[in-house]
Amino acid sequence: MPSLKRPTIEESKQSLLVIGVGGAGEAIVERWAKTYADTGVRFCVGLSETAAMERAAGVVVVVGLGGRAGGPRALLEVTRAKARSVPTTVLAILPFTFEGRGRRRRAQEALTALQAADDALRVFENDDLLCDSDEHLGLQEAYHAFDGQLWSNVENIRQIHFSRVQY
Ligand SMILES: Nc1nc2c(ncn2[C@@H]2O[C@H](COP(=O)(O)OP(=O)(O)OP(=O)(O)O)[C@@H](O)[C@H]2O)c(=O)[nH]1
Ligand SMILES: [Mg+2]
Repeated sequence: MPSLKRPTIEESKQSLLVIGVGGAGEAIVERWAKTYADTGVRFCVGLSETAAMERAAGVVVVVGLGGRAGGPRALLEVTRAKARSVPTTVLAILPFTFEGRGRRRRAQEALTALQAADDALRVFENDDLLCDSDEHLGLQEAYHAFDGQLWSNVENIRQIHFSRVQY
């Protein structure tokens, strides 16, 4: 008989671990850690502590693809979380087209590897930043605006974990 005990909202909030990897992922998560410090979500950049991962009811890995570091590190975090049966979602950002074909290709390769490893992958296009903005935004301003949109995914994932029946 499954126990229908739900985690309290406090437990649920604290149980989500958000990990930023690579230059983009680390920058985004560092900004989030300041802006969303009081939400109860735990943040880390670079390699996460095994103990923190094991305590987490869910892991969110944030990565910008196209460089050399982020893709392999995201894959490593996913593999570690999966080995501990921690539900994992990757938020992967694809590089701007103007950054060149080489970067787009490397991003696509990293995405294919992540898709094979992860059951929950959400993909975002930096190019959409250019379409969505009415005015001309500087790159940093555009990134900051995107931080907020991306954060709504963390909120959404938290809701999913909160409503999950505990067996
Ligand atoms: N949305 C968003 N995208 C970013 C940000 N910083 C970088 N990017 C994008 O992320 C892509 C990957 O860049 P990095 O994360 O720096 O790459 P890396 O994995 O560290 O790899 P190397 O720099 O080659 O060591 C870039 O090509 C940009 O398109 C950011 O703050 N926000
Ligand atoms: Mg980098």
